[in-house]
Amino acid sequence: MIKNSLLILLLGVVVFLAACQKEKSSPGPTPTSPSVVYRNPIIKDKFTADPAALVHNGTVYLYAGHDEAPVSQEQYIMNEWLCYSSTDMVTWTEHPVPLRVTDFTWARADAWASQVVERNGKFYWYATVDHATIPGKSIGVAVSDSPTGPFKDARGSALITNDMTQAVNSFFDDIDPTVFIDDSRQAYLYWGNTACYYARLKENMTELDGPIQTISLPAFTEAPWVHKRGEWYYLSYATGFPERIAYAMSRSPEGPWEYQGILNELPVNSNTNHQAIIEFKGKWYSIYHNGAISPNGGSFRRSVSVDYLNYNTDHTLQKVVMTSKGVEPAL
Ligand code: FUB
Repeated sequence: MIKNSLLILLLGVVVFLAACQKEKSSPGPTPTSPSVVYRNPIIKDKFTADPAALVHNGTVYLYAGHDEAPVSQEQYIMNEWLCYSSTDMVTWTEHPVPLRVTDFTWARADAWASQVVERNGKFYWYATVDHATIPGKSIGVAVSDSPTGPFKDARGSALITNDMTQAVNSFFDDIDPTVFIDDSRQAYLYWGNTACYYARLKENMTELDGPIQTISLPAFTEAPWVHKRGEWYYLSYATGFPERIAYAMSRSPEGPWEYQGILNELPVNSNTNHQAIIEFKGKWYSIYHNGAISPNGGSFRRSVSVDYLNYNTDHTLQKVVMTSKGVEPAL
């Protein structure tokens, strides 16, 4: 009995010593790399384009055109706009469709680029559509008491029609509205394709308050967006074709604008590029579209992505680095 116990004890010591020896010679545990989360594009179950964003009461509202073209059709099929919201720029909630082309009874097609702004507790949605009786693109304005809608036509007619602008001879130059409300409370509407226009808006946000002016910008294609930081105004826009995003700076929303260069290079798999720029919880973001969703993404099936926007110490903008990783949750 004692002999057996001694044998078992001896065996245990041998096993223990062998284990210690193995531990000494092994390289140790392999460091595990933290798994990378790929957040871009941020909307993956629908094709979304021409993003615009509004920050209101601690929430970001994202508005986008819905690219509905089937894979067999290489053209824009866009009948409605979509709305999402987020409190951290990472988790997005979709809301019921808040606006369709059919909500503008005078329009016939094409829910192209748009933007929503808030004034005096109401939300105004400026949207590109094809006019049913005045040939060419036009801009309508819809209104709602809530950023998520439902929105209804605020005028019963277009705010801008093709016959109101003459800088270029085109049916497409009255697209891509963006609205900026200055600290003075004066609101401005900017828009255009090949020519960049702007006009003052009345306090009611549904009528122009003065003449339509043309802004001279190098290689302006479309997609203007105006934002302000400190004393500087920034006018970013799509340039060339396929499109990059360029920008200009000014001390006034009425210019003169000084060209600064390229902000955002060609997006993946899309010949258009369209940006919205916002500040949220102390960080700046560029929201744009690309054709990154595989296998069917492309120029007519686009997807909205988000990356950081950074400033240089001289107030110029650093180029946006378009990533598949996207941004971290905003706290
Ligand atoms: O989505 C239709 C048009 O393509 C937009 O109005 C332009 O900005 C370009 O993105």
